[in-house]
Amino acid sequence: MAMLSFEAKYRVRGGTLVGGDLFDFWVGPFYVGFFGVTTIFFTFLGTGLIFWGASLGDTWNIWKINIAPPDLKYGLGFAPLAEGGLWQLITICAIGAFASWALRQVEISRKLGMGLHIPVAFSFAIFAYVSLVVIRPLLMGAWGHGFPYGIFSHLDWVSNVGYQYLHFHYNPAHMIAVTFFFTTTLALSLHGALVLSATNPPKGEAVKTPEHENAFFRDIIGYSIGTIGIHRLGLFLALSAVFWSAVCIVISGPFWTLGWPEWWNWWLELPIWR
Ligand code: 07D
Ligand code: 07D
Ligand code: U10
Repeated sequence: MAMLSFEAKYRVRGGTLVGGDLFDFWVGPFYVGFFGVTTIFFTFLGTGLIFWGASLGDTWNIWKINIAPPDLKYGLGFAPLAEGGLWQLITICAIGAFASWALRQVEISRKLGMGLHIPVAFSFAIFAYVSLVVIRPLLMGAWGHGFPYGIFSHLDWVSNVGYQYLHFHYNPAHMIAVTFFFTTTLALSLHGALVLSATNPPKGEAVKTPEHENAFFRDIIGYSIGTIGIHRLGLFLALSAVFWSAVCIVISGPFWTLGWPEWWNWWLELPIWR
């Protein structure tokens, strides 16, 4: 990273949201800041609680460790630590760490005089997580609707919740989310391939310009979205994927309790068929 001369210019004080100059320094390559300290605090505390929870379980197998949310009987109250209370504290630490990380991104962006696109984007991931462990459980009346913390146990949760609605693929918001995820990978592969094909020519050949890139897509599909446009589109596609994911799970239960295939009955019930 031959960036040290540049870093000397921007590694100056300012741009912090809180704390003024207090934590306005770097440790090695890492910017610290107030939110670096809160990130470290929540991460250490949360990881410690995960170890505590794991020690109460019957395995140290990394794939099988499971820290479950409280039983549904505890509703929206606090549960004893060994019966889901640890899950509740870990959830608070996770949200604290993710939010701190986003705010650290804000401070670094401000220092660099850049836009806030990165923290805005990360906020969508946080929103998806919060929709799973806070918004949906709140709407359904029990923390027990959150997903368990464990590598395989969280997969079991996804599968079980999917089958509770008979066939989750029929969830229309899930369809939109899946389509956005697929489109995101298509867009990134097109973009990665296009940039490499234009800027990484064989030895001795000239690097091509954005004009070449535009011409390629005009020749093949009649339209080029342009060099900034593809990045705007990529961000839109990826954020839409996560947004519709959050929608698809928040409506499952709070707003639709039957199997998802039944939702499509509205089509059969249209008056035009009568
Ligand atoms: C590549 C960036 C690096 C991040 C990595 C993840 C941990 C967890 C914790 C031992 C793309 C680090 C993992 C810190 C260790 C303990 C207690 C990001 C990259 C490498 N999942 N999920 C995985 C999380 C949910 C689902 C893998 C987190 C929902 C399915 C990893 C969350 C649903 C599959 C993981 C979360 C769901 C996975 C790879 C939070 C719907 C897989 C992740 C906080 C979204 C895949 C064994 C990855 C797998 C997988 C982490 C939530 C579904 C363990 C941290 C409840 C179907 N998930 N997941 O590469 O192999 O992400 O599972 O919300 O098939 Mg999951
Ligand atoms: C929640 C992750 C947030 C992460 C954060 C950061 C750390 C730090 C540290 C590395 C949202 C964490 C960071 C911990 C790590 C270091 C150092 C991302 C989150 C904040 N599905 N499905 C989705 C598909 C089926 C079901 C979403 C496909 C079945 C349920 C997506 C298929 C059934 C839920 C998706 C398929 C079913 C979902 C997930 C195919 C099961 C959800 C992406 C091809 C029988 C979940 C919000 C996501 C959701 C979800 C895709 C099949 C059930 C659209 C492609 C039919 C119950 N599914 N699914 O949300 O919407 O990312 O969650 O079959 O809850 Mg599905
Ligand atoms: C993109 C791009 C582009 C580029 C790019 C990229 C997108 C064209 C110009 C970037 C892309 C890549 C590099 C490609 C690879 C990336 C991925 C595949 C994405 C996934 C990434 C990973 C898996 C890596 C994850 C790594 C992480 C998150 C780093 C982990 C870091 C830490 C653990 C340290 C974080 C630092 C913090 C929080 C603050 C600083 C703190 C310290 C240094 C520690 C010391 C602490 C203190 C001083 C504070 C004291 C603490 C206190 C008081 C609390 C204590 C509490 C207790 C309980 C003990 O488009 O352009 O190219 O490159």
